[in-house]
Amino acid sequence: MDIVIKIPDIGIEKAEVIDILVHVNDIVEKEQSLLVIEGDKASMEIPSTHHGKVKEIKVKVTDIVHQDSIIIILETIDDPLPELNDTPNHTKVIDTHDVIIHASPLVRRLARASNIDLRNINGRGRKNRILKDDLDNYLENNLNNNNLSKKYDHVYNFDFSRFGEVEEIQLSKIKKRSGSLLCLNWSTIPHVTQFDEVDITDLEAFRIKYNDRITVKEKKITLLAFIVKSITKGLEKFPYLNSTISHNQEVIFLKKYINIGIAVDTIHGLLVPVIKDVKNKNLSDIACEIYHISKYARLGKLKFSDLQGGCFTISSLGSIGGTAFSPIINAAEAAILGVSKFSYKPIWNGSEFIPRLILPIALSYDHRIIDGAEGAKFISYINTLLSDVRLLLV
Ligand code: CAO
Repeated sequence: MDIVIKIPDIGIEKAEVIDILVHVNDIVEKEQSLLVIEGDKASMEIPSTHHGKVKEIKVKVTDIVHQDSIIIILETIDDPLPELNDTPNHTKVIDTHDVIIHASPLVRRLARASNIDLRNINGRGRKNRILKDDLDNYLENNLNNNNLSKKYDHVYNFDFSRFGEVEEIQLSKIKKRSGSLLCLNWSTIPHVTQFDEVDITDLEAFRIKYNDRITVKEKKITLLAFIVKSITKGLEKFPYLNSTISHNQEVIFLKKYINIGIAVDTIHGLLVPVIKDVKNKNLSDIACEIYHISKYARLGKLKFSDLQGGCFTISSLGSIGGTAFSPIINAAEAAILGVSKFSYKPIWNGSEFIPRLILPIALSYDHRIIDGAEGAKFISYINTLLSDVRLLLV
């Protein structure tokens, strides 16, 4: 069905279209910004009223619009995302943190003139408004970075075929997008990674015994489901691990809901679908949901909503291997848990060494929000819960 999107009541007689944020055939979410208009004193983003595909754009930059001007014709869709390879705008798939940008017309104009995407700038004004100073700082740093990358051009733009055969592979859109997000997360969040080892001998014995009676694969309880459940309890006890720090680093937003992202490796790159409202789900529900979302992620059939709203991410490489790794926090979350491969280790019980099944885990947290003591208490609490899963019941 076609939906006509019009300029809503904007409180002024007319405004100029200064930026169009979508293209024909883009899939847009309800509330996603479609274009930016600018009046005498302020500019504002016009959001989509529906989830759908952009069929026609009825305006162009510099057009003058007023209330009820038709701007976009949208074809509504309820289907899952198309196959990842075919999605023209699927770079948005992992962008779980779309934000409304507050900036004066002057700042917008200057940013446009310098070809700067305001979404990359941290606003230090009220409600994260981007000030002219913020833009100037960004330009200065960006200039430096450009100089820096130019300085190292010879390292990357090097003719490696001088030393042997080289094959050139184009990165997928998801890899490109997740690559730039990883750079942003890694370079802007002060990470600390705390490691621990959990004795899961009893957990695994219980899990295997329980699963013996279950015939349907997706109904079997997985180790990851126990980890999700223990993180849920941990976030209830340590609320700062379930928070976001504001752009200007003056406020922390504590979330009262708990949604857990699960890093899933797909042939197109890393995706992080989110299990919602885990407080109200049991182990079997969680295991079943992980089974389905990881399957959909690999088939490229996730919906936008499956990738949004995460509070904390778990990245499990346990079934693959490795003794430990430091996971990178998924902004704007406060922490992430990395899970490595379990193995039997000799553990001293006070009188002798006994074989116990040991699971290595690693918690990376944002040191602006969480100090070392709290990080250590959180991971120890997770350890206690997984070492004695009866505690998950109380
Ligand atoms: N150590 C050893 N074995 C483990 C394990 C661990 N920590 N966790 C799970 N396993 C075993 C399970 O016992 C199971 O074996 P069986 O089939 O014999 O019982 C097998 O591995 C598969 O386990 P599973 O079905 O429970 O899957 P999972 O929970 O391990 O993983 C998922 C699910 C989606 C997390 C995983 O498939 C995946 O994509 N992992 C990669 C995530 C990733 O790329 N992270 C990196 C992010 S940064 O680049």
